[in-house]
Amino acid sequence: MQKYEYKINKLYKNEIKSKKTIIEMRGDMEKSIVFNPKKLFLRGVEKVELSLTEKDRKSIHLMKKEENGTFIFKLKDLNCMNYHFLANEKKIYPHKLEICVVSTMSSGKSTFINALLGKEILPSENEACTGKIFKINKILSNQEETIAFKEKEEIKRYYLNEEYLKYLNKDEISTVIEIASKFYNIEENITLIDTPGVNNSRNLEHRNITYNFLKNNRTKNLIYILNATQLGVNDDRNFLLDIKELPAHESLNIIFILNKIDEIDSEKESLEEILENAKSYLLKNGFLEAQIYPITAYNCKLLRYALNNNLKTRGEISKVISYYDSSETEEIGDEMIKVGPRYLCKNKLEKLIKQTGVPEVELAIQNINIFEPTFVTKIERSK
Ligand SMILES: Nc1nc2c(ncn2[C@@H]2O[C@H](COP(=O)(O)OP(=O)(O)O)[C@@H](O)[C@H]2O)c(=O)[nH]1
Ligand SMILES: [Mg+2]
Repeated sequence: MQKYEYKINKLYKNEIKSKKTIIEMRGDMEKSIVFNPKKLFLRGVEKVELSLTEKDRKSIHLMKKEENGTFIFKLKDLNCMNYHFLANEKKIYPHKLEICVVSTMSSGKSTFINALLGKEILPSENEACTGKIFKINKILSNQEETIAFKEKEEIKRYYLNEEYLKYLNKDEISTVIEIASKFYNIEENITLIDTPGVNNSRNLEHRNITYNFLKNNRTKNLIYILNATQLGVNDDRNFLLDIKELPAHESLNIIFILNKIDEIDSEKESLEEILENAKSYLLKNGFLEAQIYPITAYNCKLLRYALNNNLKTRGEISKVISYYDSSETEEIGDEMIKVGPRYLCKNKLEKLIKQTGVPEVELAIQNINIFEPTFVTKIERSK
């Protein structure tokens, strides 16, 4: 096994802004190579494709291979968003983007993840599932949606249908449950991990499961959900301190979400004020340049369910309708979606989804790695 050095200089934000960044990769890409730690084999790679930021999302830049087998690409006027390899015209992502979602209990983790999926997959406050870790792997559109876990050392896999929750009520299933599902609006090859909500006063075990998972998994990417209605409660403060003590805390990428902004009474407190509070709260606890995204996961979830015809109860239907009616957003276009007894303008529903703040987070998720030295420095080439 021969080892090849392989480099990409760090793509720090300021370097991208100064438009001087050069991505340089060395190594014989024609042979199969292994990227640590994901051990993804790439064969016959001829091109590397860069796709750009949202604005010019469609434009694609190819990195061509030089004669000596090196790929060199200069980022001139670009804000590189993400990239993948092209081998035999098939896209291969160099890594799977793994992101853990953490928060204190009932901040809306499951709701948020369901909003990203566009359907009700994660159980909300289901006794049987507390203390479980759900790993949700994104699948391609033509693959089956499944759920898998270990039961008495045996791996069980089921279709992710209406009935799947009943399997989870069994005793003796593993702590980690793997779900394979589509995502509503994420193109990257990602795995989202839903961890048990932390609540020290009631259940220290959850904190330990989550903390140990983050530690042992060497988690690098985190989504930390703050509850706007309970900013700065003790459990949250303690959990922030925990995060700061993770061995890998210096290289953590964290997206902070401020959820439940729909509950804020704007006459008492503006969104700007709440955001300022959240910022100074994080600052006080040692998180210096936190990016905070205000969202309403619940509204996003319901609106997306409405668009996908996944609304289940009459209560949900009437919530969507009254939200729709109370918004002054214009109705444009004549494409309609049936929601309960009504036909609602599709374009308006889509705009309302934008206003929930979740699509911004989806962009941030897909960008989470860009400021990092994404590739590991060593490649092993098998003979
Ligand atoms: N008003 C409002 N409620 C929310 C929002 N997100 C979640 N919730 C509610 O908060 C409760 C806890 O949500 P859940 O997703 O189970 O929280 P988890 O314990 O962090 O997974 C549920 O009743 C949700 O409906 C939100 O954006 N706005
Ligand atoms: Mg939950």
